[in-house]
Amino acid sequence: MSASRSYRPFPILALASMAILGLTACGDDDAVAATDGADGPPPIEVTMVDFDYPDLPASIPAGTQLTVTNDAEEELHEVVAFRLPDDETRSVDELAELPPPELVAALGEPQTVLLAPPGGEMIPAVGDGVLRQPGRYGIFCFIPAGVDPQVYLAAAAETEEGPPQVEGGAPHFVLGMRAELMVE
Ligand SMILES: [Cu+2]
Repeated sequence: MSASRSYRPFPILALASMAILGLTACGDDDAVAATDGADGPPPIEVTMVDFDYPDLPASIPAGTQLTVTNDAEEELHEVVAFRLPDDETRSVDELAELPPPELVAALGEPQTVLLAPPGGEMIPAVGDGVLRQPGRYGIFCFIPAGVDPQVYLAAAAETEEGPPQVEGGAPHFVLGMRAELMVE
């Protein structure tokens, strides 16, 4: 039984597997082209390492598109962005301490999910990376520590709903891979 399973609150995997199977061919280019017009704010490339987003700014303009690059040696990483409710007063660090069911309830559905294997292409699994709605966002990586990226992505491709059946360690956000982001 994987401790990470219950953390995944959303059925992203059908979409993830579409990307993996190439059904969103040219997905990266399309995603970049899908920003809210040429007048929008410039995209922001989010670097992902073990276990942090070292260059993620504290705030970005509404309509900014996030892209991800994975600078880790071995670990798969992701940006899962949740627009936190206006009446949510707890910090992302406080939310990360919650038991999984309470965390899931607090976060709701993600605005976007962007994955990338080490040195590999971005996989936009949910949304297009654009954070349109102003507010406070929680950024989380739910990938279990120590999982082979190809094993995880292959399992995700075969899973029609819910998390892939992959054994692993703690979700990366528990290890520090989480952040708070203001969209203004
Ligand atoms: Cu990660």
